[in-house]
Amino acid sequence: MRELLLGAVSGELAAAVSLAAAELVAIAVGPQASPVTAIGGTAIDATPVEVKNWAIRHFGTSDKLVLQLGIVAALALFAAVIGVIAVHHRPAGVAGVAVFGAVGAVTAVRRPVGVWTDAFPSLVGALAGAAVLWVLAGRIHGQGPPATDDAGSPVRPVGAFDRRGFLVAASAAAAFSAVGGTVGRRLNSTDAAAVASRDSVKLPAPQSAAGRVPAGADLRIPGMQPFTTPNPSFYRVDTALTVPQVNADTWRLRIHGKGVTEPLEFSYQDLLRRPLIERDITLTCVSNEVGGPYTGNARWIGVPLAALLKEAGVRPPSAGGPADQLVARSVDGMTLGSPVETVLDGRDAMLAVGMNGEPLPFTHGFPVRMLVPGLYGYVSACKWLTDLELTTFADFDAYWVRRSWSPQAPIKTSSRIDTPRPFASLKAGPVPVAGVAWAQHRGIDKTEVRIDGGAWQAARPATEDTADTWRQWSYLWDAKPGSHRIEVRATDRTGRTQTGDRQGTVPDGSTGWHSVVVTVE
Ligand SMILES: Nc1nc2c(c(=O)[nH]1)N[C@H]1C(S)=C(S)[C@@H](COP(=O)(O)O)O[C@H]1N2
Ligand SMILES: [Mo]
Repeated sequence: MRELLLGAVSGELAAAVSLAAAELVAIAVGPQASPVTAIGGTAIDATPVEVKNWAIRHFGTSDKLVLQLGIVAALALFAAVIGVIAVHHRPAGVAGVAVFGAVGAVTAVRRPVGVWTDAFPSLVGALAGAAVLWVLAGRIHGQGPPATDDAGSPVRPVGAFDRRGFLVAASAAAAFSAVGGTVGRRLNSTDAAAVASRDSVKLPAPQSAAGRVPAGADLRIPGMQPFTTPNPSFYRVDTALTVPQVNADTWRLRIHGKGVTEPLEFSYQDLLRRPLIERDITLTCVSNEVGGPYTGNARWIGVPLAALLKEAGVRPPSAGGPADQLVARSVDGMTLGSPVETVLDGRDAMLAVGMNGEPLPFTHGFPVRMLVPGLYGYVSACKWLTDLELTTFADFDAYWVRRSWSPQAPIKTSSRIDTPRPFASLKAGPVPVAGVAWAQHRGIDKTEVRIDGGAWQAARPATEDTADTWRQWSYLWDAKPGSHRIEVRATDRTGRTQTGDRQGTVPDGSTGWHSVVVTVE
């Protein structure tokens, strides 16, 4: 029993030392080479869509934390088993550690952005872990309290537990992993040069400013979200386990591919020197369930994308251009494909550098991200952008398309009730019902509300900002005692009314009316 416990403890300590050593080596090699990051990233990419959706639904933006905890729990379990094996057969235990090191190394090298040096953290980590396991297991068995041999020199009887030796080695391992792990993790999660490059950015005034948001666009009814979403509360959806921290001073953007007569390359300063536009654009995630939170509205500053593509010689397919897909690639190997025709149709597709008056936050794609009003994020809004390639939909499937999402995904006309909250208890009498509706680039024409499946009633629309932004609405309801269901639907300016048929988010966005059930006393 005691042996099992000591073996398990040895295994955990060996694992902790491995991870800490790997983090320390990753400081030199690059944060993407940390085995935790690499294995986590691979797990995210390999997760079936159903599970991914389930995770986004249940854990939201903390889905990655849950994944990391899962990986650590699995590792802890294996480490205990390897430790117990090592007590009985040290070479077998060490072989177990080596297998883990190999898995970490191969995974890191095979990441989309992997290079062969990314194997080092895992390999060094495995060596350190194996050494710790060897020493600790040796103290559990094999050596015991001091005795003397025939000649009077001290020896240890085989098979006894060297308590003191074990404690010393275990404490050293624990101390190393605590300090090394903390320092390594911290240094790997902040890149000082990237932070400095962001701090030094001064966004030029846009040549085409957005003007003030009309006062009537923001109803400010309690329980509603503000018209402009502050950066810290803007939803975040991406596959990055650690947020890429890109140094704007060394960042480059390439434009190349089919039909590009003039391949172009830009630095961050090159982009800032170009005429900039400022626009309010509402971004929505295809994973947003009916009534869900994955949509937000910000004031963006950016470089008009159509002008850049035209300089590169790109023509839309309707004018004979050979490329119908624009593939945006991020520094972390993500790919998103947008229709060239849409990007060039006159809407404010942009390479955004500013968000609500500041350089893009790292979490939202610093230094540069793409935005195409009217398209879901996964087919348009590449963060940490570094490469734009002109190709065709026939030739290339982007990341999410390979995972059963649709290659084309315009945002569906949708609406949401923000107040009252589901299952609220209300007092009888006038109750403000309010929320938001969106149909980016088509614009919201009207929003209607109905109670308990009755006739649809026109809601009062807030002033429209632009067709590319969401639009708030309100409805003053004369609430009578009882349990009631409130439903909402929107009609866009092409005259299409949101369908009541419920559809899940896969493959191209959810449909159905948002409904809220409340009790009135
Ligand atoms: N590099 C990168 N860009 C990305 C993603 C990603 O995973 N990686 N996710 C996309 C998706 S699915 C959406 S909805 C938007 C979300 O942008 P936000 O996190 O700034 O709200 O970013 C898009 N751009
Ligand atoms: Mo998304």
